[in-house]
Amino acid sequence: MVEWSDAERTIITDIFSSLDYDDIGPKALCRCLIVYPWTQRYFGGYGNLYNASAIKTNPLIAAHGIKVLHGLDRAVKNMDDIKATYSELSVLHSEKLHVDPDNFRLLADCLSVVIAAKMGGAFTAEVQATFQKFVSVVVSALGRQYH
Ligand code: HNI
Repeated sequence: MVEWSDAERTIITDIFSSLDYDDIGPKALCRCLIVYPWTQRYFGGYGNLYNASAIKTNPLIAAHGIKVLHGLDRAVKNMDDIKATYSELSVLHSEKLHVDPDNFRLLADCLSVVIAAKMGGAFTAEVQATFQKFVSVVVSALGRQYH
């Protein structure tokens, strides 16, 4: 069971309450697809992913980035039981989508980079440590049904 201090809860809620989902979601997913091109294989039905500019202007990718970020919302609202919150989503990614669970970490890292760029100096080491803890719990919960 993961323990969260009041300070950590505040940091996570503050980050997500000030987040522009429509901006950050697409940027994080695009970054993942560009930096780690093998992650594109799961989006074969999304049309043109030929190069970085095609990925960044692909409306289906943008919409999916927003959807993924809203998926994280559920973890923010259920910080004390992220594992159970994601059990169905983990089964979906494992059994139906066959997404290699290593990729969860890659997307989480891209999300950290995008949020850090947005927050600038406010993304202190303390904030980063807490955000890292949060995404690690999410990544572990999403990978849970793979074992
Ligand atoms: Ni993911 C569908 C959340 C990582 C590939 N994904 C979803 C949905 C949510 C979601 C929510 C929609 C489910 C539904 O329709 O019921 N995905 C998340 C979260 C993370 C994540 C919170 C990690 C932070 N997904 C990834 C990664 C990949 C990925 C790393 C591949 C590289 N996800 C998919 C694909 C779909 C998907 C593919 C289905 C898309 C579609 O068009 O149906």
